[in-house]
Amino acid sequence: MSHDEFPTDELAVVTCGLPYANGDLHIGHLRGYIGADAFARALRTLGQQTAYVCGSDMHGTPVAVNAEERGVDPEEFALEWHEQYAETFPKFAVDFDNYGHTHDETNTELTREIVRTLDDEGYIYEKEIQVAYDPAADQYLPDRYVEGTCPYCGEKARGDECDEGCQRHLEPGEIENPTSVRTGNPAEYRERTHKFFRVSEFADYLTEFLDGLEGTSNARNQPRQWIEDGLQDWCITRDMDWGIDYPGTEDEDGDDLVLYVWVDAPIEYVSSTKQYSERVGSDEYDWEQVWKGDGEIVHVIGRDIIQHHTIFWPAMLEAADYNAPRGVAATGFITINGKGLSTSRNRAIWAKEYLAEGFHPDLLRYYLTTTGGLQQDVDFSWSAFQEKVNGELVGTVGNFLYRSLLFAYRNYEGTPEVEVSEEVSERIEGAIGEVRDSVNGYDLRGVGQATTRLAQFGNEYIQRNEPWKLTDDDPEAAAQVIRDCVQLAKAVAVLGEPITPGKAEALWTQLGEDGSVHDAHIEDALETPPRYFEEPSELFEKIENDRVDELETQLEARIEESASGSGSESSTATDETESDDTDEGQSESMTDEDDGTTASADADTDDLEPLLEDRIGFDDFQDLDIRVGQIETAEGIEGADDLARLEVDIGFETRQVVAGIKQLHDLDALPGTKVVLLANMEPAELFGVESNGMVLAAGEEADLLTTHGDAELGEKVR
Ligand code: B3M
Ligand code: ZN
Repeated sequence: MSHDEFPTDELAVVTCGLPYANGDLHIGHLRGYIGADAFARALRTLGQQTAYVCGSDMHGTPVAVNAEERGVDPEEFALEWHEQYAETFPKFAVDFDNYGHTHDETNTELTREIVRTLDDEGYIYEKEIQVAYDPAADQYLPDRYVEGTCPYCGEKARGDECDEGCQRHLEPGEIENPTSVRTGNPAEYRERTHKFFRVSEFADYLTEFLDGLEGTSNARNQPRQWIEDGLQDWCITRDMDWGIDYPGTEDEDGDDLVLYVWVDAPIEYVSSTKQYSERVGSDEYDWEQVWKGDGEIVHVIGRDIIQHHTIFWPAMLEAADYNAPRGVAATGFITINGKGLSTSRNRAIWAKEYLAEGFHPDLLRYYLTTTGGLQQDVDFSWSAFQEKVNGELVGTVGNFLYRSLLFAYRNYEGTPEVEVSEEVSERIEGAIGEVRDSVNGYDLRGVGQATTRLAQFGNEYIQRNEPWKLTDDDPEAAAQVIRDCVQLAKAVAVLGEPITPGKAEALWTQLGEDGSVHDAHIEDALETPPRYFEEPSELFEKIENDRVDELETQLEARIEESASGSGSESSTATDETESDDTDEGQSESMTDEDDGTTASADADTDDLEPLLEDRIGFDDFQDLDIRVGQIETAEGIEGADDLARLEVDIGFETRQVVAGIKQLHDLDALPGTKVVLLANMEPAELFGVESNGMVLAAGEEADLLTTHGDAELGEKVR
């Protein structure tokens, strides 16, 4: 990879975490696939040659357990879901260049080849370990076949992941109080020989890799902590039938062990790229140049699988002599009406449900990419969706486009024949710069906002210049204003394409443009639009209150129904969906840049919490004992995803404080930093650590408040 800004001269590949082929797709999945799709499109708009690939994850216990519950063969079960996914993604304009699956020949062969290389290079060894076994079912209990307690955080966990707590990967035998999901019996342990990959040898390599890694800060900071805590080698085989065989590992029945699903799953990123390359020809796109040469590899994933993508996977790539990822963007989760998305409780918006409601995919794409930064959790409610659609897409973007293009059509049959003004071309250049910077900052919200702000500028521009008053008295001035507006509309199409590709294409057609906006280059935003176009139509439609009330009621009813136990056969909840309550969601962090125009002011505050109406007296403020302090030590709290333990010197004494900044800051760099601390906060205990005060911070990256002059430690903030 290069470390040059996008676009570079190398080929790029964007991937997204593979969906387990085991149940219906929902909004949590869609956030990731839409986010990665938008990122790939944005890279192409910048001129970067990019492939967007993915595939279904067919193996492992997530598929085997669900197939068994249905009484069907895992291969048949997984293939059925795979086909459904392949059909569903394009309906959300998620256009993979290749969508394969982990059980196909390409991936099976490539996995074997890579594992053989790891073995040949001495990175694999055998060890006897204790594995969980259910005597009643006469079955070994890998991964999701066993449940128990996480040894790190004490939460309920699955055999290989602490899905409800600290989200760590768990090695076989690590889970406490193991119970078989087959029979509910306590698991026994039996001794078995398994294969291990020497991940621990890669600590130095991975430390350096993380220093150069782009993407979201959680994907860098979280693994740094794990490396510091000491890396364990990784068990890469399992006692089960479903998966890719590890040749030469026959047990007493002559069955081979299979590879752990997390070995062959990321290899599908390579296999899928290879399939794409084979289809279009290596002159057009050479997968080896990407994966074995200097390509730009970007993984978009959910934040629950950071460890797999920033520890296990880059170690495997390095050991097998493949290229390293350039960026890992790990998205936050989706919540529904403020509560965790839960497939088992039917608290989810299902892909097929959204489509059945007849909403255009671009509305959801826009909502999911621009509501929060990629790392942030994003809440979905039908009313928030309505507000965003009606406010930004209908009220700002649609309104600007329709009023200006209609005026242009009626008065000039299209684009007036004058040059675009300097003011407007500079404003478009500004938006182009914003998009470029946002892509380079893995900031999808920034990409979306740049376009909306441009339309907002357009609205203000047309309002300020009132061309309808000029047509008679000053026709030249009127033509100039409208010429500028048509240019802005064209820029909205080009810059808006990554987030709202369908609407951008419709706009492109309305403008009378040839070809497709999907092939447009960012600089085309400044190219002259065609002279003539037809009467435009409105691109976005308002969502009415009644509709939203209906949708909210419908959602509440089905959550209640499934809570009362009668909903498992409802139209959207399927009993084959995985039963995790914290499914992945996705999208990246923002550097909310002001574009220097008045148009940006409103768009910025739209994202902020509204100011409180209730005022407080000075005495109330005095009750807050806020002090200047200095961080002395900072370390991650074992088992807690986000929390760090800080020792803060506040002059009189040193306070121990727990702060949710573990993933957002390089903890090693914090000692010496001056901070502002609320000292008379009630003490609280988090993950067994007492927190005696609160460090103040703002923004999604937890920007720590500080002082800039001579305020001494312990000084009161007033
Ligand atoms: N199939 C789904 C998940 O854990 C898993 C991703 C594989 S990515 C290589 O989110
Ligand atoms: Zn845990």
